[in-house]
Amino acid sequence: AGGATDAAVWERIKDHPCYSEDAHHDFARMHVAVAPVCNIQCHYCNRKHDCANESRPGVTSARLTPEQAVRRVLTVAAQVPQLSVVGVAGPGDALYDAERTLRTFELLRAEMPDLTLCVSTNGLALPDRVAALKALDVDHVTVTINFMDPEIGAAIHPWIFHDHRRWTGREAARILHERQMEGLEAAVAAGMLVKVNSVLIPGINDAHLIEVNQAVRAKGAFLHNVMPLISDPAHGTHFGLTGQRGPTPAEVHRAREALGEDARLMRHCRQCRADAVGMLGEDRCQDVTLDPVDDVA
Ligand code: CLF
Ligand code: SF4
Repeated sequence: AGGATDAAVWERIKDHPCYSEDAHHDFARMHVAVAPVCNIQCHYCNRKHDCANESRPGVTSARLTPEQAVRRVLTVAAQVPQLSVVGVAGPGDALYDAERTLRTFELLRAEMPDLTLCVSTNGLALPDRVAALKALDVDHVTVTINFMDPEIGAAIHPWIFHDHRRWTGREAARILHERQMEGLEAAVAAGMLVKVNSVLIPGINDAHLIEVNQAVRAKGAFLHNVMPLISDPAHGTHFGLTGQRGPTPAEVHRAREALGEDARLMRHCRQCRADAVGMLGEDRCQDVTLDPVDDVA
């Protein structure tokens, strides 16, 4: 993925199945669901389910403590030799409840120093967390950015919780936008490889994604992943209940093509669950045995 890549960058992506399209045939990633709470509301999210930053709505996952997460990673690593990346991608926002995410990374760093650590966030808390992530050598950060224009943002994200209070409408979207841009810039400045995920929502941000793409590339995003909205009334999301449809495969294709040759697109995303394990596209390795996790933290 990503056009011309110099040797130093290649070293950093060659075993990351999301950042390198080649790597996804040979390497596996695993998500640990240690982040239960979120600081924003997305109209495609049902809080009972996984974060659609990185995951398909409609499937719940057990929430793990950092210690349980590490045990689970060690169990999987013993059975999946291709495991190269462990990410935190929900079920809420990985950086809002940062204590748990950072503790998980810290424990993993100590147990498996060669592991690549990865995190996915809506970006609201990112400016405050870049230094801590950097200190733990977290090299891969994904930010979900669905809009530049707060008018459009307000149609996707009805409220945020920031600075000890709740914000709604355009004001909420404006703050979210500013924090996303600030976080993206700070992560790039810290030398991290930043991927941007955008959820393609027909009639809402489809024509707008070109602006998103140009802005995030200008700020140094390494990859842009345009993901189709998955909308189903059964998921109980706002978009599902109001009949907002997801794009057809042809619409996804057109939207990506419209971004042009230099868009630095990721095209092999599988919209993983927050507790996904294994090679991309195999939601779980059938041959992995996991301890049951009954005690929800
Ligand atoms: Fe996970 Fe995301 Fe890291 Fe990959 S998934 S936190 S960058 S290790 Fe990958 Fe899954 Fe797509 Fe995400 S295929 S949803 S892009
Ligand atoms: Fe849901 Fe993720 Fe949006 Fe939070 S950021 S509301 S968990 S989709």
